[in-house]
Amino acid sequence: MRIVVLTGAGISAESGVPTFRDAGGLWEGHRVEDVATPEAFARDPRTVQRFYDARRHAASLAEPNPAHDALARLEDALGDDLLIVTQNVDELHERAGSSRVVHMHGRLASALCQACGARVPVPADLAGDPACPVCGERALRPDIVWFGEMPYELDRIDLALASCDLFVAIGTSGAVYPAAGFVRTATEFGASTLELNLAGSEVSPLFDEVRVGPASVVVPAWVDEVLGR
Ligand code: BV8
Repeated sequence: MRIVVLTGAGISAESGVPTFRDAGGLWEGHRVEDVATPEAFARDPRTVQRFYDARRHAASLAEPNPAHDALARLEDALGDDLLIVTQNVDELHERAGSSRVVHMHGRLASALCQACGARVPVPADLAGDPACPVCGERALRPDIVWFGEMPYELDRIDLALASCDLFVAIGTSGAVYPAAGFVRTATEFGASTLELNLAGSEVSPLFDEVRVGPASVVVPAWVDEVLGR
């Protein structure tokens, strides 16, 4: 069975990484327009760099939770028949052992050089304007997809959605596109669809099945079911 899993901030919530829209979420600390758009970065690069430096530090202190571990177990069993598409910019899937992970909105651990286009591991806090290890220019920005920017690897994602048997969305509010539309694409190509979330989302009505509960409980239970345990 071929499965595509889309994860959002909710899968990392129990690891202590704040979500965007729940009470106390990140956006509430900052207006989106002030930190997650190219215009914000052009207007006030220092504030945006500091925002992402702070999130990078916070994310590095977080540990994968049983939901991340369960998806890594599922990949051990399914191999290339499982693809994780994550909207998250943390490394928790990788640290749990998953390797087939597409970061469609970028990664905190990566920096993008605006001078030479290189993507490099973040050499130091970007607020300190470190030199690009490839070209030496002080032109590094967070390798993050901001609002209004093109998400990464959409072709690969569309191919996977068109050929999967099951599409599962975990811990995402369905508020941001094009990710929120993936359930429609999967359905159009005949896949079954399942939503695992702490509460209903904006797109819950589009799923064949919705299971409500914390990811650390509902994701391992679902993986055990798939693995016939
Ligand atoms: C694009 C990186 C063109 C930054 C992010 C009007 C209509 C439709 C679309 C638009 C529109 N106006 C503008 C747009 C486009 C825009 C958009 O969708 N805006 C929204 C606000 C309306 N989209 C874009 O600009 C995108 N680019 O459109 O380019 C294009 C389009 C198609 C094809 C080609 C070109 C780029 C968007 C990317 C923005 N960057 N992240 C950063 O991280 O700082 S978005 C960010 O928020 C996340 O990456 C994620 O994608 C998004 C949503 O967050 P979630 O992950 O869902 O988290 P959230 O807090 O919202 O929800 C948490 C969920 O977890 C909840 O459901 C909760 O119940 C659940 N939960 C909580 N605890 C638990 C739990 N579940 C389980 N267990 C728990 N314990």
